Amino acid sequence: MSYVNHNGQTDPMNLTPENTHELIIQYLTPLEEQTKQIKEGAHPFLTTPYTVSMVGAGYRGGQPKYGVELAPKHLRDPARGDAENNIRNLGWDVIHLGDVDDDSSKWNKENDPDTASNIKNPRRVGSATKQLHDFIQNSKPGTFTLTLGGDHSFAMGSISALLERWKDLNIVWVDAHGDINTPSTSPSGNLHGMPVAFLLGMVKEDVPGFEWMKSLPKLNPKRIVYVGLRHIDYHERHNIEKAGITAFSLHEVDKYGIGVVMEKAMNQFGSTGPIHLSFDIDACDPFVCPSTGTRVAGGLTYREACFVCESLAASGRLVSMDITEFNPLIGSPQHVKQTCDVCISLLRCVFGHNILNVQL
Ligand SMILES: [Mn+2]
Repeated sequence: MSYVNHNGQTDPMNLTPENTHELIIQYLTPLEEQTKQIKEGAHPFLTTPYTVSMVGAGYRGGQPKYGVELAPKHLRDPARGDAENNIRNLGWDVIHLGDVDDDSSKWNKENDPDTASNIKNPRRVGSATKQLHDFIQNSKPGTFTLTLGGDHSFAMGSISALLERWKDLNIVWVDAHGDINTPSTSPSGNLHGMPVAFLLGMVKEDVPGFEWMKSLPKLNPKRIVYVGLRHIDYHERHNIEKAGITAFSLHEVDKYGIGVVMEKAMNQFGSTGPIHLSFDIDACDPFVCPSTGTRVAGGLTYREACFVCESLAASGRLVSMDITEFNPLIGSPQHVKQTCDVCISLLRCVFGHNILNVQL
C-alpha cells in the first residue's frame, strides 16, 4: 500500500509514514573523507610511526548492571563501532594488546565476599584491574594507550600503569560523578565510584584483590582535573575539597564555556608533561549518550564533549585515553547505535579528527 499525503496525493517515492518520519542523526562523516597524515613531531611523547596500543577492559564488577562488559567488542565490531578502522583512517597504526579476562562464572559471593567496609566484588575487580595494569605495563613504550571499558573502576589499572611510565602524568577526568568515594563513604559499595580515591592513596584499608596496587606510585591531586561533574555525593564534595582537586562542574561549563574550561584545565597542568583522558560517557547529557548505567540530567552536549577531545588532541600532549561506561544493553537499538556513534566520534577527535580536518 502506498502512502497518501495530506493533499490526497499518492507519494511518488512510495514512502510509508514510518520511514518518512524516521529520525536519523548523523554523527560520523564518511571514513574515506577523513584520511590525514599526522605531522612528524606532532606528539612529543610518542614515537613514529604513531601507534595506538588498544586494550579491552570488558568487565562490570565495579557496578551491578549487566552489559557494560560488552562495550569493547561492540566498539571494535566492524559492523558497529569499527574502532580500529576509524583510528587507522586518521593516520595511526593499531596494536591489539588483548582483553582482560573477567570470567563471571568464576566469581561468586563465597570466593569473593563483600569486605567489612561493604566493597562489592573486590577480588574480581582487583584481578581485572591488575590484568589491565599488566597489559599496559608490557605494551610498547612510545605508543598511545587506549583502554575500552568496561565500568570506570578499570581506571585504577590503566592509570596506575601509566603513572609508572609517565611520572608527571596529568589526568583529565571527564565524568558526571566524582568517583572519589572511599569504602567508608560509599553509599553503594560499588568500586566504579572509588577509582580516584584509590589512585590518590585515600583508601587506607587493605582491600583484598588490590595488594598489587599498594607499592605503586600515587596520583598527585594537583595533577587531576575534573570536567563535567554534576552529581556529587556529600562525602565526595568533602574529599574533592580536602584533596584540593580542581573541578569544573557543568556550572563552570555554563558560566565560562567549554573553551575557557579546557584552557583553565591546561593551565592547572603547566606547559609540559603528558596528559591522560579518562572519559566516562555519562558526562555527556543522557540525550547524547543514553546507553549508560547512571544517567544524570544536564550534561555535556555532543559538541562540548567533542571539544574536550579536540582540544586535548591539539595540545600534542595526550598519551592515553580511557573510554568507559557505554552499556549496549541499555536503551533501544537506536539509543545503543547513537551512543556507540558518539563514543567513536570522541575517539576520532582524540586521534586528530575535527570538522574542517585541519591541524588545530
Ligand atoms: Mn566514572
